[in-house]
Amino acid sequence: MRYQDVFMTDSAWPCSTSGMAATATHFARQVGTAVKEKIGRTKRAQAPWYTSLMAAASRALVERLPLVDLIVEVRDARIPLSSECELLRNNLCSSRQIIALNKVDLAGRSGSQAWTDYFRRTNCISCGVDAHNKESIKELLGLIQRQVRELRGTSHANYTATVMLIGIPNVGKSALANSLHQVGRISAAEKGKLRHATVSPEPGETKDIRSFKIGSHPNIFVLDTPSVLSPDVPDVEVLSKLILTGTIGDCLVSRKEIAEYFLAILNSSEQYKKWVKLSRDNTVGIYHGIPTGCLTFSEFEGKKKKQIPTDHTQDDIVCHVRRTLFETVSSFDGNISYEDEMGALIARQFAALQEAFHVSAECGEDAHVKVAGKLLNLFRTGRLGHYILDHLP
Ligand SMILES: Nc1nc2c(ncn2[C@@H]2O[C@H](COP(=O)(O)OP(=O)(O)O)[C@@H](O)[C@H]2O)c(=O)[nH]1
Ligand SMILES: [Mg+2]
Repeated sequence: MRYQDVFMTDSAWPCSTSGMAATATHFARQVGTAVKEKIGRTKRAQAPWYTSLMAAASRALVERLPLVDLIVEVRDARIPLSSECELLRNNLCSSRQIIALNKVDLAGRSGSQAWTDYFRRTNCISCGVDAHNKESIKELLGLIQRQVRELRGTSHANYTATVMLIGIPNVGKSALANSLHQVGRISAAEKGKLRHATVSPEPGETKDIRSFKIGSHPNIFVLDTPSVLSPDVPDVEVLSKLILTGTIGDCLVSRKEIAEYFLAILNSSEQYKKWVKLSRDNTVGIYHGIPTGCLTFSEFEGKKKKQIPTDHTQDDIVCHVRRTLFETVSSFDGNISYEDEMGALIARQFAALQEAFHVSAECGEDAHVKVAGKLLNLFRTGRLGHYILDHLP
């Protein structure tokens, strides 16, 4: 375990008071509204993500949907509802469809479990998955194999089945296709060349439908597909969540606004309290009413030295950022249920984070943009805790 993980515990977004949650919603709406306005000002008032390639892919997928044995709808576990694929909205949940909540490592396992339980209660087959974790992939592979066998209803295994991965951009379809291919191929003792789907943090990298073998007896092929997202996302809050999680590129709204939205979520959550032990002012066991446990900052530094960090500089920055966030929220004496006071706290955090990220004050206005980019990168790679942005119905 790397030392940066020591202070992480598994949790969803535990927004405790409705006032603070409402403030975060205000920042979400700001982002979503800014995106809508930007789209409205474009030449054809059309969503830039809905390219001709995506339109063609949507038609191709609709044609193929009835032909495959099983559909795996890949969603982002941080936004289990907002990442629903519109193409499948009218498909009633059936034994032909699995909802895979990918990126559970970013959402937290217990929170994701609550969501898979919810989908199961609505008669959908659902599972949480982490595309980078072999054990998790084995579980998904087992579920796919069981489902295919059940649907075919035969004890013979001399047939070929196809499974289609489908979903909005950046949810990890290609990463899942690669991992299923890798794990399935080994367990089936398949020979031959390993194929690779292109995986990228930039949305829209997969341009065509490609098939990957994931099992023998029966032969099962998984189809990696181009992402599809409706050209019209009417709900501004959904839009802001798609932007924050990286489904839609950052070019539609300033990174600073997206980062402000993230900070409003963090400040309204319990997450920052887990970083109390990193505080410099932490020698008496209590920090601003928050019990610190027994590990002080200096003890933490000592403990850290005994470990062998893999990426020293990056780990130091993450630690510094967490500490800065903890100290700024816990020492703030305003009421963050009010939008303007939350705004004041966020402005203070931007200034403090400049030092944590080693961004020179000489950068002027650019400094905030740089801080925002770095902060979003940490959030999107899970180094600032676990978050589920949708609320269970
Ligand atoms: N943390 C985490 N990142 C993932 C996971 N699956 C995919 N990713 C990352 O998400 C980004 C988009 O993945 P990709 O497979 O290209 O998404 P696609 O557009 O749905 O095909 C890439 O940076 C992947 O490395 C996961 O389970 N956990
Ligand atoms: Mg892809």
